[in-house]
Amino acid sequence: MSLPDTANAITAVTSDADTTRTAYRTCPFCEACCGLELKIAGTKVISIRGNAHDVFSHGYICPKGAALKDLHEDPDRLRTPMIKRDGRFEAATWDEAFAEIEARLLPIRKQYGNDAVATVIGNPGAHKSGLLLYFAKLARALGTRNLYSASTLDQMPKQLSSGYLYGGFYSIPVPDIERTDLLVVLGANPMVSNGSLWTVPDFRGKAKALRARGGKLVVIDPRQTETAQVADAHHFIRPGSDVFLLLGVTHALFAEQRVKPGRLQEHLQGLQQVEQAVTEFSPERVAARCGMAADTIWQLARELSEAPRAALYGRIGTCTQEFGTLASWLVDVINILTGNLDREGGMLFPKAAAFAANTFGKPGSGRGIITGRRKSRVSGAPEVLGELPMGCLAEEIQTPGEGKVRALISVAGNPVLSSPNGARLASAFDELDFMLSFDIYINETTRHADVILPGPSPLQDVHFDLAFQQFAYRNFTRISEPILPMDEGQHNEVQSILRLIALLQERDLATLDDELFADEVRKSAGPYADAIIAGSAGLHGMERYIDFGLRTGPYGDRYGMQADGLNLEKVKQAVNGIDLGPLQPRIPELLRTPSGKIELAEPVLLADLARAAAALDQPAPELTLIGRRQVRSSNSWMHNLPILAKGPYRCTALLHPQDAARYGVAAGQTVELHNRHGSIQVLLELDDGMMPGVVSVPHGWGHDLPGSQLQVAGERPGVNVNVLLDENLRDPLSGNSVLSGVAVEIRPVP
Ligand SMILES: Nc1nc2c(c(=O)[nH]1)N[C@H]1C(S)=C(S)[C@@H](COP(=O)(O)OP(=O)(O)OC[C@H]3O[C@@H](n4cnc5c(=O)[nH]c(N)nc54)[C@H](O)[C@@H]3O)O[C@H]1N2
Ligand SMILES: Nc1nc2c(c(=O)[nH]1)N[C@H]1C(S)=C(S)[C@@H](COP(=O)(O)OP(=O)(O)OC[C@H]3O[C@@H](n4cnc5c(=O)[nH]c(N)nc54)[C@H](O)[C@@H]3O)O[C@H]1N2
Ligand code: SF4
Ligand SMILES: [Mo]
Repeated sequence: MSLPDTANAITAVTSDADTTRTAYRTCPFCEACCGLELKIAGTKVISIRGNAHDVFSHGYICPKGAALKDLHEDPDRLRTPMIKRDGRFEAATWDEAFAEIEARLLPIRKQYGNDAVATVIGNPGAHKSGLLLYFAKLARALGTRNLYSASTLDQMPKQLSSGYLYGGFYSIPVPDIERTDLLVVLGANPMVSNGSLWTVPDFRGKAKALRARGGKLVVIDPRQTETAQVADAHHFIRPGSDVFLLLGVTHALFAEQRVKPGRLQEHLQGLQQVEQAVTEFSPERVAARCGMAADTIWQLARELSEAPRAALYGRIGTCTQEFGTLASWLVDVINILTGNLDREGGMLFPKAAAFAANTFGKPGSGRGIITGRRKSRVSGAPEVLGELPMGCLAEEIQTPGEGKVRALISVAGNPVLSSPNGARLASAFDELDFMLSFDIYINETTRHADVILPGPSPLQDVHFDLAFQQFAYRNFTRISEPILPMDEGQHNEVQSILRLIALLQERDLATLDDELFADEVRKSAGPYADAIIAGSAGLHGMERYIDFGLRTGPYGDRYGMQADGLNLEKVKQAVNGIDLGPLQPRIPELLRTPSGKIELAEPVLLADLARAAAALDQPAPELTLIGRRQVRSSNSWMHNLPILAKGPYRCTALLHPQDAARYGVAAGQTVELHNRHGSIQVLLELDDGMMPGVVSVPHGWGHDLPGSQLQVAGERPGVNVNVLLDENLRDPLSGNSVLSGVAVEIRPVP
């Protein structure tokens, strides 16, 4: 990380200082949800900085936050719908775009059925509340089984393991960083990512405060990351072996009688089965596979059990691997066994103000989760959370037969760069009869579309963090109102989705939103539904749902029954956000398992341990590939913003000098990384912070594909590392792709 945190606030001079106004909004670029303060003159953004008075982020901003200005002004950002005619995109009116959709998409559904239309939604979907909420309605209207998303390139293993343990896919605990004594970070780099499944702005400041009060930060990662550099200790781990490390730690806890779940003891089920399941995985047995000393594993177990309060946090490095669900499960098991789950200073469950999935339903027990209600047509991969694995999408398009995918709706996603084997996806997209993209760029994915419907700039849209308030280090809420007016004739994504639903279901667009809202309220609010619908009069679109979510949420005004509770108006007034206090213990209230207990020993997980045991003695590849997130990127899509694109070339491979000598490659050279899936040529940098035997290349690059219209990104395109990944390699339980730890070979390019 090269820049100090606030150095990037843009400051420009305005001749019209008198007309400058101040506006506030949440940064939409990562999970940290920083509160920003913008100076606006007319319709021009003058400056963006962290809002020092924000109750949640306290003025923090990273370089991406300031880039909102560049996004808003980016000439490549689409302002009107695009229709492809004779292979070229032409600007079109909204009416023309919808006429094209009607003429081309509807007949496909009619002839081949609902499943012939697939959808895929990407990461920015979670950062635009209108997209996230209304996409769910679109998916329902389509009635297709072919739903795909970036979740199976990301966090599905954690959602699944949480589902098994606590009965809810969104019941995910986060570190109580402000009160813990020991934070162990496994397969995450929050100094760069700013946290994930953990909304934690200014990780750097919080880590510093932790250490200043005598706490300890430990990082376990195949690279000495930016987070490792601010930690007390860093241990290398061989990519893909977290499950074995965690089994070793669990074994050690039982072996040394360190299992002390404390208050949770009475809420646990399956402790003995876990003990039995880990007997064969002693630290000595797993150490070589992990590339760690057995002593380090014993020591880690001791530290976690002896620290007054400790938090073991695992993230994407632990998910994007063959045993992702097992690893995600064991992280929680260890927190539970050491008495650190659901206690102050340990791992706690947030309680969000609205849309808090972990508050829905009757407290204390429930139906638990169900997966595999259907299987993918070609590979038979089970559905999880209503979705099929991203890795299956290409084959569903390319395999003939009943149920073949013939049309695709992509929403804020760039799977050609973000998914394994994007080249296959690209050729699959070419085989589609019709593709519609909701996106703001013509990029590596949307160049395949027949119609593109752009949304407005985030500054022109209302936003509320449906997803990330549910993973916050402290309970808080905040809404972002539009700061700038919409361009003339522009539609926001809610309007576009509603219009598409109206087309699909032959419904009246004028009343559709009201009807959808009423349906939703009737489903969830039973006898209060009519009063709520009446109480929502005058509101529409996202604001109506946000008001409903807030008022019926855990801090809500319950439509007047709780006078001091929250509603839309109150949250709007609080431009600095509303602090809802530190996280609190929530078990047993949080549980939704059939037993009303934490179900530690789900049979599916125990059975999967046999697969892990069989893999334990597999020989290690000589060289494995890992990724690397970078402060000035967000997956594939921020490389077109000048303020972020400048600076040193970033799409490089990092390798330990010892390995470089071994393979006869040198710093500054272009090397070839290859395996049986593909090959890339990439500039090499040497880094003695790399684990020997591991090479790191960032993802999301490769902006040199024909047909994209990304002027700035195209100047330094980088290479797409995902050509080295196998779309068929997945964690079979969650369907999550394996993105890390695959074998590669390296050689100099002559
Ligand atoms: N090798 C490797 N691959 C990875 C990962 C890894 O660690 N290693 N990480 C994976 C992870 S965690 C994720 S989440 C995925 C991300 O995968 P994707 O979500 O597919 O990738 P993004 O680059 O985030 O795609 C963003 C898309 O959204 C569009 N967009 C941006 N803002 C808006 C908007 O306001 N409205 C609309 N409609 N569109 C918008 C952009 O133009 C772009 O097309 O990548 C995965 N791929
Ligand atoms: N600046 C920036 N911020 C981002 C993003 C971005 O692209 N850029 N992307 C956003 C998204 S979509 C997500 S999901 C989050 C992800 O947030 P994080 O999970 O914090 O993501 P990474 O920085 O990729 O950290 C993963 C770490 O795992 C390590 N690792 C790789 N393989 C293994 C393994 O097998 N075991 C272990 N223990 N470690 C391993 C990597 O070296 C890396 O340090 O970040 C979000 N924030
Ligand atoms: S840390 Fe994330 S939310 Fe905060 S300014 Fe940076 S990109 Fe935006
Ligand atoms: Mo992600």
